Amino acid sequence: MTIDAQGNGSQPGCPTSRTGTDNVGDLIEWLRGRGKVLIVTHDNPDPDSLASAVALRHLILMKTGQDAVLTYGGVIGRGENRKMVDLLEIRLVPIGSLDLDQFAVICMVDTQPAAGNNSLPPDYEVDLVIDHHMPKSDLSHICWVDIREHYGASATILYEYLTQQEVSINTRLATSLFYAIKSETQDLGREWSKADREAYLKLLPLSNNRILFEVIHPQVPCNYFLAFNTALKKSTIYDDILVFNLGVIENPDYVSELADFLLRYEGVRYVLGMGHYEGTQILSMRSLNSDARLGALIQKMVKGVGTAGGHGMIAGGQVRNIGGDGTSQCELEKLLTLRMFEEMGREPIPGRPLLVDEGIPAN
Ligand SMILES: [Mn+2]
Repeated sequence: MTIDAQGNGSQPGCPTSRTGTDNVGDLIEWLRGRGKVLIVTHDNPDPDSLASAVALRHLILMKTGQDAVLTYGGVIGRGENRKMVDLLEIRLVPIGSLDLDQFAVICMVDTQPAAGNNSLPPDYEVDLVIDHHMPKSDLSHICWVDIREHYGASATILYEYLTQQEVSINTRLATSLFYAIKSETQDLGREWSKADREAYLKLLPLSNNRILFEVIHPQVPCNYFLAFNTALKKSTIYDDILVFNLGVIENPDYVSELADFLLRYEGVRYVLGMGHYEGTQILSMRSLNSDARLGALIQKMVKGVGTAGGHGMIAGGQVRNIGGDGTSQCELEKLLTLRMFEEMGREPIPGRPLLVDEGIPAN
């Protein structure tokens, strides 16, 4: 493959646009008749990754007649996400169940090669990347790269593709895209752009509000509440920073959900959460400061031990192949907390348990 003047990977006939909706028609032409298409979400896919995948499949199907296969690594953990997949009839398969050699085109949505949060083996070449996370590696050899870091959701990029191509958006797809933007930006309260707002407002009247309600309020199992209990007991406060460690968890999505929950604690402006799921330590960070640059911060914190990425106010990461025993967990918590102080340019200070001040023993 050669690289053309714009720095784009140029397989013969490769569309030459990056970061923009204008040349989506070229992309469609490039895809037409190329063969089987695979769309990869990030591991433990969230609504943004799921909706982006569904929208890309719909775009390709409507414009070329070719159906794509949606795949993911990890699990669909969060109750809301399970409901979304169920009620919006999102068809997707675990990546381990696929023969990846059958696909002529591989797309990634809401993730990218070298991000560390997807399960596509690195020896498979990716043709399309649509994402809103900071590039982790040189992507110049990839045919189509549309990364808009200033967008709140990847789903918004896909919404623009569909609109530009005048592809009709049915109720199910609209509900998926709307819920993706809603949940990712917390109803345009966090990390949102004008484009996200535009898509959100256009998609709301097209969405099914009964399904939305069911997705937002799923029934959840006992271990969900136990995770809240553990988080409260295992939270340490260092001035305006809260660190919690769930130990071994049954659902990797608990970490990000509890990070959002604990960020509401009065006086707290930063949260670092951890939980051990099937040999991987899942990390999540949140901040109320719009200039917190958490994506860059967490990458420095996990240097040499794991992978991470994110935006200004939300970030996540993973440390793979780590023991689930208490000692390994504690040591990693100590290391990450220390590095967090260091990278934030602060002196380490002793922490206090979250619950003790209320007169409740932390045990
Ligand atoms: Mn996203």
